[in-house]
Amino acid sequence: RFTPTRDDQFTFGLWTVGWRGNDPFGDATRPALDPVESVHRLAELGAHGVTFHDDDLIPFGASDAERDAIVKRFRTALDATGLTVPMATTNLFTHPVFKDGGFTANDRDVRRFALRKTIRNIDLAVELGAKTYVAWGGREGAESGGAKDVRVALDRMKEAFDLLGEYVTEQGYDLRFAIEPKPNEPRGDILLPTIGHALAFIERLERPELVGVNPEVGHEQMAGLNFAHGIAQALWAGKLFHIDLNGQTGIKYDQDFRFGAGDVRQAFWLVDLLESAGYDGPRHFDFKPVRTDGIDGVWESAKNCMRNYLILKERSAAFRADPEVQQALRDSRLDQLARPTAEGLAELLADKASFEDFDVTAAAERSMAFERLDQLAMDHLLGVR
Ligand code: 3MF
Ligand code: MG
Ligand code: MG
Ligand code: MG
Repeated sequence: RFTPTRDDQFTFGLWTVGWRGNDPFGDATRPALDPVESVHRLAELGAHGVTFHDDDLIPFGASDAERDAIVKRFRTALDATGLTVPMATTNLFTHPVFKDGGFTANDRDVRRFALRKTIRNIDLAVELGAKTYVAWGGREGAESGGAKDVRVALDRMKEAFDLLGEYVTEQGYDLRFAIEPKPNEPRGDILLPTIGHALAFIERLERPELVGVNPEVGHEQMAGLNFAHGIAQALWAGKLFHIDLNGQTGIKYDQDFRFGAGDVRQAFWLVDLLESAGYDGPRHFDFKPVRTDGIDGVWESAKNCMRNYLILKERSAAFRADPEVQQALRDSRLDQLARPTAEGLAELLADKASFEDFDVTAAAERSMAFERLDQLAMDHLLGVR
């Protein structure tokens, strides 16, 4: 029970299980993990695929010969385990050259390098079968007002995605981009800080159809936002191309707990939404196994990201199937919300019951009965129903 299969489409970044525990105040607490070992261990745990930043797989500055050998060895591990690579991404934040960002660095040479680095890894991503290319604007941002002309930086950001869109189109690649919003950390403020900012930005691009979002649970919660609401709007816009699942407890640093840890109620509503909306993309975990733990904790937490998703999926299905819940949903008038408000403007204006004869007092007195509905959800979530 709660053991994943490949069909569950659980995927992990190489950088998640591979995180060595280095943080701003402390050195690494764990040894480096060989990506090939990660592939084998994740396959044994029931994962469907792995994802990577270029530098997670191929050390920054490696020669072409080293690069070829690493890719060949990685490919052999993928073939041996059947693991897929549904997504890849670029590291535009670790090397000091990216201290002021990649696509929006003030330094033009850095921007050109960032684009070439991205394009190079897009080729590899496609070679390995990826369908989604994630772009997290790690250091696209600023700490002080005069340091970045944000309107101009957004021009450069648009230019970058337009060039990348042109590249994949010219190459005939079947690849879409997913922008990952984050409000801050490592920069004081990061551009495209939330799902909403990213969705608005995408509509300004030359090829908006090629670009969606890759929201991360903790990133929206760092901004105090309701993650399930953000995901719902991304789904509504047809833009949920990918997702980063993890755990966070409120407005703090980016905690990256395993999925299900942190705000468990938001996690419940998230899984309920993804499953009922028929989201069919990867369930991708972007978490950091706590640095207090050894390698045992790495695999324990990776396993439990998937376990918690499956538990919540079962709890959500039980909630939806419960006849009392279905009645409670009607009592809270969710069925009415699903009905269009009018059959058109003329119908609305002609209907005296909608205004002239409307009993405001009676309508104001009708209880929405949300408390009963929410406790039913809690009972299901806590496993007492
Ligand atoms: C940082 C992140 C990133 C992105 C990754 C994929 C290092 O908070 O979440 O992980 O997910 O760069 O684009
Ligand atoms: Mg995070
Ligand atoms: Mg993150
Ligand atoms: Mg992420």
